[in-house]
Amino acid sequence: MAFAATALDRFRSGAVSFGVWSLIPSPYTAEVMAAAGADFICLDQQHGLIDPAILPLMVSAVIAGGALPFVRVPSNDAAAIGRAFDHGALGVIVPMIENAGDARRAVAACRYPPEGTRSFGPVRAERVIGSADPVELSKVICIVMVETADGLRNVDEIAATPGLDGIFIGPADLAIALGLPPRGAPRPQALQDAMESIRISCAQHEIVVGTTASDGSRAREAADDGYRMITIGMDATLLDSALRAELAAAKG
Ligand code: 3PY
Ligand code: MG
Repeated sequence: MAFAATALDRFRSGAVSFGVWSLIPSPYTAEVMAAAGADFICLDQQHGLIDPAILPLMVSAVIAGGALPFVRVPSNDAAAIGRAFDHGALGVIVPMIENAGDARRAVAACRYPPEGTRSFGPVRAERVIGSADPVELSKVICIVMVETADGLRNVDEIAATPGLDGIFIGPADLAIALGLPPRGAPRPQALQDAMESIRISCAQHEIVVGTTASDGSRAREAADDGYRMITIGMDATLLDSALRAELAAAKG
């Protein structure tokens, strides 16, 4: 399908992509966020409420809205990664990667043998990608998360993993790993320094670096700092803050 090829090419072109985390298990919410102009939507199966039954419907809704569908899988599990792709995701974000072995396993789960370990059964992917050829189906995006003390220590070997498209920094877990609170702005200097070392490692290995921002203007700053894949918020928190503002205006 032309959409998949165009969206994957754009992501890999060096352009900055702004996205939203989706925690609410609703195809409609996902479509609204995609159609609002997000470049990608990350359907979060690690912390979000999105179960395997609704995932394919949400992937379709994201594509209908014109955005690139990513799935954050619950863990570095080859079955979960393969299923996300089989159901039409064009990228995965794999959390809590600690070392090169973890990263190699995540990348292998995204590709078919001989390069990888993925099992063939592209039940929806063949229509989303427009081909049942394993080579074409393997052109999906593999992003791993660095957000632990070991991940930070081993970031260079992780970033050097062949076939890896990028590293997404999880600032909340990374803050906890550094003995800092998971939330709050501005981010403490020690967290900023750790994030910068990961960003530099990604730049050296010519892979995408991504992270979260708490709003659009901080996402813009992250883009100016060299991040290429940035989330501007989450559906649940955006809904919460918009509702609180309107209710405060109404109630005075
Ligand atoms: C983190 O900040 O730890 C994340 O995983 C982002 O969602
Ligand atoms: Mg995390």
